[in-house]
Amino acid sequence: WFLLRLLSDETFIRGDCWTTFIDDAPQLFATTKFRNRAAKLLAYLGDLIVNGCRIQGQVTAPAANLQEPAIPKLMDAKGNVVDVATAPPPGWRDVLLSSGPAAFARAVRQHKGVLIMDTTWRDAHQSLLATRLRTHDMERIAPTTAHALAGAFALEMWGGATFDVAMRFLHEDPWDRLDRLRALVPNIPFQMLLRGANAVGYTSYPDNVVYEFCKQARAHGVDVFRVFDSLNYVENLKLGIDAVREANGVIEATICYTGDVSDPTRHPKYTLEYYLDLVDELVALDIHILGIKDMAGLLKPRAARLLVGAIRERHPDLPIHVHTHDTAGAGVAAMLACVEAGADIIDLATDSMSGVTSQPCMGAFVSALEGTEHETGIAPETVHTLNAYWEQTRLLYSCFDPGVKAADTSVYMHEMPGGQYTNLLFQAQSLGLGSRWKDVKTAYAEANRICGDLVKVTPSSKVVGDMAQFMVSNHLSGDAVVERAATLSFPKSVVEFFQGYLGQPVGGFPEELRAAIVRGAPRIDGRPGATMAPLDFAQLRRDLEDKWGPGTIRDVDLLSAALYPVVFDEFQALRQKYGNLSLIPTPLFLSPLDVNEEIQVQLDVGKRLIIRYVALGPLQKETAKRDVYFELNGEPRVATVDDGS
Ligand code: 3PY
Ligand code: ZN
Repeated sequence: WFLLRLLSDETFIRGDCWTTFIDDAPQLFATTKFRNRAAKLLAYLGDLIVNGCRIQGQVTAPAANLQEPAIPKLMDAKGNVVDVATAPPPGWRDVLLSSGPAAFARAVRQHKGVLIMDTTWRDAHQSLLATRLRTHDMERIAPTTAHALAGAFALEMWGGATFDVAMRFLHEDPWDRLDRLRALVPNIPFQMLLRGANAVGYTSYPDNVVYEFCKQARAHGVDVFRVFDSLNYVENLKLGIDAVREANGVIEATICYTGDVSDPTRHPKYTLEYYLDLVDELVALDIHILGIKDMAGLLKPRAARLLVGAIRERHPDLPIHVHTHDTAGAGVAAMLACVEAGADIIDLATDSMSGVTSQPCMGAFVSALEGTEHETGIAPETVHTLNAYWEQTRLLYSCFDPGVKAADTSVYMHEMPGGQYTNLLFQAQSLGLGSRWKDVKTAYAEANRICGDLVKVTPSSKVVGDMAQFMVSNHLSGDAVVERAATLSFPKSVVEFFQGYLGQPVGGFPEELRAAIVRGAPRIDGRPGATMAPLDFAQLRRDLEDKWGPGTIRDVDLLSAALYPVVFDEFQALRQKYGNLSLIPTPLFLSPLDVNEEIQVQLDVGKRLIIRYVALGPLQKETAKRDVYFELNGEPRVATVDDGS
């Protein structure tokens, strides 16, 4: 084909010299590149036809006739349709860009009314849909969102589990997500969740990795960094705070809330005094915003008043940003209490992506404050418009929805973070332990008790979750674990936690259990990163380029590989095999085509593919492969696919 094109090209026919010809005729190579991309896409569609959807985490198979939702029309206050292709109104990002992080924080504090952060693009789907939301579906609604939520404090859209899941399960590049959404939303700040010294991973990393990570995240469009530590360990927090400062980001230093400040007898470690001291320590580090991260949704309205009220009194100029989960069903009530007590910013999710393990409902909150001095500046109708998109989009992802249908006030007992709740429920269901879900929750509470009553949030929540699963599968009570600890073979995460790889827990380790679990292995009694050698980025680049080809590794790829070496390699291999899968619509990504079904895919501006699935060939016994027959823009094409059955 290439030769035919070549021989019919006028320049070539005229006999110009070969190298000049190649330089002057990039159209031929662009076409070849495009055909390669088309062949890769057919390979993916063929695999889906032969093997079905292989994305992990499915609760049920994807529905057969998935449809992309229409983009709802956004109306302005006068009832006119907003042209979302035009530049959106200026927002808080304009304030940040023109005045810098400190002045931005001051302006937020002085702002009349409460500001909202929409978590739909990050924590909501992390907590409801196993973090499986794809860039494509955010990108479709991004221009509308830029107009609709122009007055919002921020969109939380990166960090947490999204980084890992994007590469590992969705086969898409998290940096690319950031770039693409940033281009579509220039006016609203982007916020990410940074696990302090754990960055967006599950363990501690060398300091230079955290610094470089923040620098690149900032350069690619993250504005506000919510920095937390899974043990509230200030030495780890300091590192994250410093890295964000160096990157010139907005530092939202965060305390993780557990226990119940309104009931100090039940939670003697996590008292109001404990939190106030912690806030004082953070404020002394010259932070911009204080985050209160109630990852399990334990902050009841009375406790909210106590905590936020006391912080507000002590630090009148400090912007306070509150995050909760609605697992128990009290989220809106608690957030309204926070507002009354002096909070400046509240996290909410679009209605159909809210509730239960996710954030409280945006529409309910916005409507509740309408006409009050705390009005959010977001019209309820605007929320309805966005919601029309999300209630349909959520259906595309039903296969990843473990189906938490209603509130669960036992969270006040087990204290599982929202994201982990759905994760553990899914794991219990896939192990056939769905009917023993209550036992898993009880074991979680027991595991927490014997570990010393920890702050539980990624990654410390994984330690408690792994310990709980270990107890359930080995039929061990908490007391039995403590008694027999010296002879048991614990999960790796548990051993490493007790070695000190995550840092120091509030009040120290339960030393007897620690000694029995750690045995002769090394211990760290300070900040883990302090004893780690810096990562040699130049060497990493050489290693990766040896594997993937010279010039193929961007600076951000170094970070992906530093944080997730195995996941990054698998992602690269898949990207080489199937191309950039993030560009195809979700129905095509998840469910196989029917015979004779015809689709159109836009791989690039002006490059439209019309693909028809024609037939499936027989299994070739010797090779365990099948041919899948397509038509691509009217021409016959075959994809040969491994049959995994
Ligand atoms: C994360 O670390 O991913 C969280 O969402 C913690 O709540
Ligand atoms: Zn959360």
